[in-house]
Amino acid sequence: MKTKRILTIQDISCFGKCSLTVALPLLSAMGVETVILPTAVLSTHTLFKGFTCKDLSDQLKPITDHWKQEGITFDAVYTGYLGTEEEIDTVAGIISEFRNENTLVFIDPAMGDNGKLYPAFDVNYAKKNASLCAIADIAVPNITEASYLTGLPYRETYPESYVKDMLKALAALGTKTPILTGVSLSEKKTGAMGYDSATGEYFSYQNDLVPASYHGTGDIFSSVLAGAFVLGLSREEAIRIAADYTALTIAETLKNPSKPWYGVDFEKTIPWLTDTLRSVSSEG
Ligand code: PXL
Repeated sequence: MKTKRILTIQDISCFGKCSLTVALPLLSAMGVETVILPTAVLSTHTLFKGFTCKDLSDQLKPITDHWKQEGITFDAVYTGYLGTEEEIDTVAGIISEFRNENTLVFIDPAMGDNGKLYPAFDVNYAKKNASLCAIADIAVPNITEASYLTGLPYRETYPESYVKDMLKALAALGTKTPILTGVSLSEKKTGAMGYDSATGEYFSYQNDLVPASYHGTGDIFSSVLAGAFVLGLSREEAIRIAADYTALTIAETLKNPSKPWYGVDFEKTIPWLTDTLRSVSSEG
């Protein structure tokens, strides 16, 4: 099979294991040619105090214009953490430049967790992110992000109907297939649930909750999910592999005696990911 090519647009946090420093190694390990468009260079992610940030917004257009001249095309575009409202507009423009009927547009509206926006963002940024989700084939907010995107209340505990209502509200924004992450449908379980707005079907996967929370796990889940979709796995296989990989990586990180809070030990679990993909492709 021809190698698939994905463009991922997000920041580089030099230290901290999130955004591009997670997406690039994971997607490459999955066998997907990964083209990066760094939106900013930060010394660390924004949960460290005193981080530096050099915005690269003015570079995005010249870089992508050059790609156009070279005739470079993508099977998928995957966006993650973006710095500002203007940047979201620029990124939406880049997507429309490179999109054709076969391009998968995968949006992770990374902007918050645990009921709160990340320090760099406000409600206007959240509204702008909703306009990006509107053009997505697949968007993968967590419940915090979905509540900011849709205006529905954030809840820590909820019945399945709350998740379904949230998914329908995301679809009403324009997202073809919203997938909510960090969804717990019963005690000690967690996973994801999606909604195919074309067919009205829901799909979900739950695994055992690993009782720990680390920064960057959303980026791990999204990168593997985007990779699995661009490789052509079914949505059920894709969310299962992304959720299992994330849970395994959290469990592995829990064993680390130096207790890294800033990011997970995904390097250790890459062999599981490549083995699992090999077994899925030999079955299919
Ligand atoms: O993991 C999301 C993310 C990505 N990039 C930067 C961040 C965060 C979350 O805080 O600060 C710079």
